[in-house]
Amino acid sequence: MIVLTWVVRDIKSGFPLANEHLGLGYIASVLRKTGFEVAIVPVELPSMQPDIVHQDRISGEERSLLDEGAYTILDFRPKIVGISVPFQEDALAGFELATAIKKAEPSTIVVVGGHFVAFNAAQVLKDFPSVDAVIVGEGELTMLDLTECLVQTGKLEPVKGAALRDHEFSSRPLISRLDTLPFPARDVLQYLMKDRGSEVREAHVSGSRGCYGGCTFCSVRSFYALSPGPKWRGRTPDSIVTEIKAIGEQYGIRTFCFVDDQFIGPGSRGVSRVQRIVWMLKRLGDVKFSLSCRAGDVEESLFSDLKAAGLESVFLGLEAGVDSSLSRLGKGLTVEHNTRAIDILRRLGIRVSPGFISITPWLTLEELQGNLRFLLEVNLPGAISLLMRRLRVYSGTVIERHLLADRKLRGDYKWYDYDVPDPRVTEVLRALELYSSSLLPRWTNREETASPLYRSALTIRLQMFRERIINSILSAKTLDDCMALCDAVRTEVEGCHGSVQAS
Ligand code: B12
Ligand code: SF4
Repeated sequence: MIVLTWVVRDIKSGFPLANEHLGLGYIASVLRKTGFEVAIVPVELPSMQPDIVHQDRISGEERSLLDEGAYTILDFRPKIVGISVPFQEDALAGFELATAIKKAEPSTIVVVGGHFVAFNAAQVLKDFPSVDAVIVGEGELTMLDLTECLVQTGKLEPVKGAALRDHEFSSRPLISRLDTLPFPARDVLQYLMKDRGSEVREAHVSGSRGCYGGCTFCSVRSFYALSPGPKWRGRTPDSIVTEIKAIGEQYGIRTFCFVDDQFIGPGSRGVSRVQRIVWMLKRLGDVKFSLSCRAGDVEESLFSDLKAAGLESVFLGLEAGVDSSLSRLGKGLTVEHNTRAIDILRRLGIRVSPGFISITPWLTLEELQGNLRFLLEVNLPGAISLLMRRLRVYSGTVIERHLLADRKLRGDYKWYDYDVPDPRVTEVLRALELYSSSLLPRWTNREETASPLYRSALTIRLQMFRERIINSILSAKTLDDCMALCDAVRTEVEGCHGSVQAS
């Protein structure tokens, strides 16, 4: 028996098991096809608390939940446990789970895989003795080889794509034709439906792997570059639509989220492939979906066709509202591309879900102002919270290399932090933190806002206040201006509560 697991959190809604893990679904289906018994057993933890995760420690409550999770996994009496550790944010929880499993049953072979660990195989093997192997790159065939090897020899032997302690590592090429993989096991979708019944309306689908963009902050490109093969691979439209049809028939689900990093393949062949998907989805009918793509790939006629096939929302990695930042992020696109893409999607009635990285280790006040101006111009909801989004430095990225070379990072491969060198930006950020962490939560506190009079007075006050902050940021030039803004916000936060409560 093989158990595949990962630590599930949902930082947004707090729903348990909020999303499928297609990576484990694919590994399970490949192993099952060969005759192995596999269970997918998620371990649930409460929502992520940024301060705890960032300080690189696990709370007592989380540790006992991980211990409980380990016992649930061991109830299956697995020979191998495969733990997915894709997110740098939450890597420690995955390693703690490995430790708990190994402590309770030392003979279990613990294998970890996923984006984050793939970049740090040697270091993970050194730092976490409970981990026996780290899978570098795609896991389906490597896990199959490891398992077969274990069954035949009774021990872990080196196979391509698996990093083992005291053995040479050799990489495994990327799977050249994704259509050769069986459809992913849908165990998690089944748990979700059991748990939440008809609330579950969406299934994940992976139509392609990789990206041909060169963004310096992104680990996707580097992850697939760990293994020889093309930067982007797509499944055939036929295979994708057949899977969608089968999910519809089996689970009654009609809404799909394409988890592809870059839904539109490269060049004109990429566009014709999407047109074929559109044609097939239209024939299937009654399907809704969302996808991610680069702003430069949003073309009116293609997206109008996608809309007609059921496209409802697009995750667009806009990242910044000034060209200097876009260039340092290696986006290969300009603010004009971003604005144009948003305009087209809006005109077509397709929802835009923006990716934005405002705060970086090089940000100047002028760039921050440029980001704010852009967000206001394109009128995306939540401008202030987007303005506060901070670049997370992920292992394996180009930006990690540059910042390490410039000695700009604190921490280690598990979690990095950095300072923003422009003191004016630091002051503005302090003001924004104060605004969003002190005023907004108090406003949403039900007890305080129970009275309708209080609520409407505070709403008006908040709107005026927000506008004042925005105007002050946009007009600030010197450090004194920014410090004055911070003081004004502090005074306003206190004054606002006082005066509204009095009214
Ligand atoms: C869908 C998705 C999600 C979904 C579901 C995630 C999931 N459980 O799969 C949701 C919405 C929950 C999500 C959330 C987040 N995500 Co996300 N997500 C993705 C996305 C777009 C696709 C994942 C996917 O399905 N891939 C397709 C499958 C087939 O591939 P795979 O998952 O990589 O699995 C393969 C291999 O990695 C390997 N493998 C993986 N695990 C294991 C385990 C074993 C044992 C083995 C042998 C092999 C193995 O084998 C698999 C099969 O080949 C990826 C980008 C990407 N390209 O993967 C980002 C990505 C993983 N997410 C990312 C991030 C940052 C996040 C968030 C932190 C974002 C945020 N700030 O809110 C949160 C974290 C939430 C949390 N801690 O719970 C980053 C991780 C970066 C990093 N290095 O840390 C990625 C790489 C996106 C990016 N461009 O930066 N995400
Ligand atoms: S376009 Fe998206 S997936 Fe591709 S490299 Fe840039 S951020 Fe990563």
